[in-house]
Amino acid sequence: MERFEKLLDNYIDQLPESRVREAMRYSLLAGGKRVRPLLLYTALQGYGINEEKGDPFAAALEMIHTYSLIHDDLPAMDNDDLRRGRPTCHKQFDEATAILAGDGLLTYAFEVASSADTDDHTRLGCVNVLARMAGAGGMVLGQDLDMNEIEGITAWEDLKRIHHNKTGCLLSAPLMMACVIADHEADMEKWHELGEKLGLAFQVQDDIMDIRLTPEQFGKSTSDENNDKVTSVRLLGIDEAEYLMNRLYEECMKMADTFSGFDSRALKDLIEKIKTRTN
Ligand code: GRG
Repeated sequence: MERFEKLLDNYIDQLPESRVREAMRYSLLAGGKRVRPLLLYTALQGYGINEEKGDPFAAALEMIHTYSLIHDDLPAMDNDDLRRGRPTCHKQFDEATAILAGDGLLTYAFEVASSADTDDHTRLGCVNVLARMAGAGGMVLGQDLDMNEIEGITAWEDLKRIHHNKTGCLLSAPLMMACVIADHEADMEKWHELGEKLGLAFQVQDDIMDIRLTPEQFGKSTSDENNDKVTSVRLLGIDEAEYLMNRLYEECMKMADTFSGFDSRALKDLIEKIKTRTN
């Protein structure tokens, strides 16, 4: 993914020099796992499409993901000090700059995606997916539910709705974008569903790691358990959560085999890597 790191750096270089530009670069190039871009590149590979065609959309996804982390870490939200193994954006800079860096990354994502050197149908379709999955019917809704409704939740079925939106939507977006680029829109909703499943598995895994790893191993504050937050582990117990995570990943693997015109091997390898991640 060295090529992708350079691509992100080049996009940031194209902005005028400023404090906010450096805060954007600080958080964007802090060494995340790049799961969402990898999902896009791998799904394109499955459709037999050159990964470079996905570059602006992969960069846009990572910008939106990074903005969400910057804002989630702010004192008004999770109030975290550590992200991607480094001080959070507002700790390294200041709160106002961190808010602007998030705003800057969110809007720049749409500039980059809408300027992609491809046909109008692909550009518009991908921008639409990005907006739908990131916005108030997707990730932003998930964050809202997480902040305002999670307290009263006692059933896993209700917690699922939050995770589908907060985590799943931004994992669905790269799969849905690949399906737009490949002109296989008939499968769009099925890709959405696979992303949601993957998001649930990913989130349950995060909840398990939150109690098993130290902040240094995890690269971010392991705060949920200490904050008495409702998590899958709290609702189901650690053994049941682990069983559920494995089952969800298994279902994702099976589902990956069901798309027409799609070679699922690379995607299944990536899902296996996500399942065995250590941070
Ligand atoms: C502020 C609108 C808004 C949304 C915030 C991303 C998010 C929503 C909250 C962060 C907290 C959290 C546990 C979210 C679930 C998704 C998740 C596990 C994010 C971390 O993603 P990784 O592991 O991070 O892909 P890296 O750093 O590797 O990119």
